[in-house]
Amino acid sequence: SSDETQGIFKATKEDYQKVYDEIARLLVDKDDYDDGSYGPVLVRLAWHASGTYDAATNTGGSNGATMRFAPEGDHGANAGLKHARDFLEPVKEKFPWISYSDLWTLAGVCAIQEMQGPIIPWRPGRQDRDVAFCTPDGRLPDASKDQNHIRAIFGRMGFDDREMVALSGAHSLGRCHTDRSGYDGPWAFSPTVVTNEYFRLLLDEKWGWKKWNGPAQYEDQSTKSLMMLPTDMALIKDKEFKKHVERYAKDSQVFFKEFSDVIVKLLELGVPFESKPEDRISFKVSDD
Ligand code: DDH
Repeated sequence: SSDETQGIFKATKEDYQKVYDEIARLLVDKDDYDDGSYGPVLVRLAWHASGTYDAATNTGGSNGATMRFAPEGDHGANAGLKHARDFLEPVKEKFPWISYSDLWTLAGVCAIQEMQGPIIPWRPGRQDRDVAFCTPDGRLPDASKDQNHIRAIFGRMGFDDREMVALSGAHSLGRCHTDRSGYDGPWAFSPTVVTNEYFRLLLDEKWGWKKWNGPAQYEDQSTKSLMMLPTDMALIKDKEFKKHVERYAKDSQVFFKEFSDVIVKLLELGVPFESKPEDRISFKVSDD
């Protein structure tokens, strides 16, 4: 249509579902990566694109996709996320009308749902912005720190204690890489499935310092195959955080509900939507 050629193509819910389906297809197709899935690193891309938000100045957040540019892409916290951005490049080529900022957040939603997680209602409306909108380094959390740091970083985005713990449950997914963060290993035994395993392991395993030359991290004493970061362990050292760890460990449905709500909020931080919350799309999960 002439709308399309003029670049004012108005995508429908069905069009976004097609983008979802393409990402889901590629997740199955490209299974020769890490633990067999790009899912975890796609979730991390969506989170790091969004987690730069600063409520006080209303800067950062997923609107803009400024991680495409050198200053932000090169921030230490974003090491390795090029794998996720490159994975999505063919999707952007196939659906050039979608902004990178919508694509990256939609990919996080798709990854969570395709890894058997809860439905994450999502809406479009993000616009890519130029290099001038890159956020300063230091807005994302530092794993070597404690509960005060967690509260400072996530409080700046506008999250409360309960939401901070719910968000942390994403560490049921994926792993640390020595050539990215310097840390090593997965948090859970099933790193490509969304579960409440992270919370159960935090409470049930005996954790001790890993003896190695790398950065200080914990390992489980029974199998020595799992890890926790100092910031993960802060969730059971802090009394207020621990209450929520216990709630989520006990009831996976409660975790799924609160995890979905907090991911919706995370991916929308600072986005000037024209649409309403009730316009969010619940994407259909692929049948296997
Ligand atoms: Fe995380 N995370 N994260 N994280 N994260 C790492 C990996 C993954 C922290 C540090 C690290 C969240 C919160 C925190 C995921 C999702 C989320 C790694 C390893 C470090 C380090 C990177 C590497 O070496 O490849 C810290 C600190 C915090 C904090 O809260 C204090 C949140 C909120 C999320 C989210 O998604 C909502 C995922 C997924 C991964 C696995 C990535 C992969 O490649 O696998």
